[in-house]
Amino acid sequence: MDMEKNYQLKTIETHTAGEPTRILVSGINLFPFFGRSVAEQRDLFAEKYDDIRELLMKEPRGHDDMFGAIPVKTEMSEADLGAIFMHTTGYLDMCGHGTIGIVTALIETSFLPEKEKIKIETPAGIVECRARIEADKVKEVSVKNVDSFVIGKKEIELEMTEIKSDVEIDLVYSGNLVGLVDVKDLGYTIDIDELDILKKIGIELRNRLNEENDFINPLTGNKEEVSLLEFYESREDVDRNIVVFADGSIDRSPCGTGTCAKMTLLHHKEILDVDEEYRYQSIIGTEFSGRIMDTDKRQGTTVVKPEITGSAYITGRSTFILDPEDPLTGFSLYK
Ligand code: PYC
Repeated sequence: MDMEKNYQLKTIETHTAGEPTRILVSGINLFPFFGRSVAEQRDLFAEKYDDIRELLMKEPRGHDDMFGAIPVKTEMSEADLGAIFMHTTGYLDMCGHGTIGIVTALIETSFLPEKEKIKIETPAGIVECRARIEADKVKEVSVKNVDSFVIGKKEIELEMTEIKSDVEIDLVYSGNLVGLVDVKDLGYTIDIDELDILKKIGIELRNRLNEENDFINPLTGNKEEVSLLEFYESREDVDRNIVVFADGSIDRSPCGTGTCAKMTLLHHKEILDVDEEYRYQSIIGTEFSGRIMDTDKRQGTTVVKPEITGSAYITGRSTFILDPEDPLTGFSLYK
């Protein structure tokens, strides 16, 4: 980090179903990035300001499960704003819980007008949000995600001290490329007691999938990497998941793009109909509800249009600084 710069990074702190979104609202000059797509702005931010991501996401100002977002300007006439999503080790193209957090925080602090429909350009494309507002409070936000589809299935032979097993992984694109594993195939359940082992297996599976495969998005031709590994448990009442990303961050929410991926997979398996409500629970028992709004065929691929609904809350406002004498600009105990 350029120690000469006297950063005053102002954030709005939120959580969506327990998962944090630290929203950077001022403190750096993003003006030179404007006039470009949000994906390009994200790449320029990563080139020039990656140290700011580290400063805000990692310890001592953040933690290993921190998540963040940066509202930016959009050039797309149909969109209201753009959003960049970041975590402790990098960036995501789309984030459901983060989108719910941004819409809630920006409306409640008057950065955005009390408008019912808000379109956000993300690096994955435009997502359409509907906010239910009562007495200046955003009660819930529904996010119509980008087109989602099943990519295929892979099998990985796990040879870990704790587990030796062939694991089947469904691959679904829902703004991020998600690997989905039925936790019962591993002999586990979605339970806080299994968190450490599932985290370890999740990182191993995600890394092996990316090392051993080249994934190409059939609709864009772009190379994709598996960024989320989602373990799920089908239950009589409400299905549950644990989503692992970055260097072992665990989503406290049911994961927006993870919920869209799961609904897309269930629709593909003819288990979930268009318009049928799907509830999904996180490791801490919080919920998103979702439904598939419609389906379509694009370039020979069946795509579904998933929507999720959840609530976010502002937890605080912060100003982060870097004392020029402070050597700790972002660390993790696990690296
Ligand atoms: O809600 O899509 C999501 C998400 C991705 C990573 C953490 N949350």
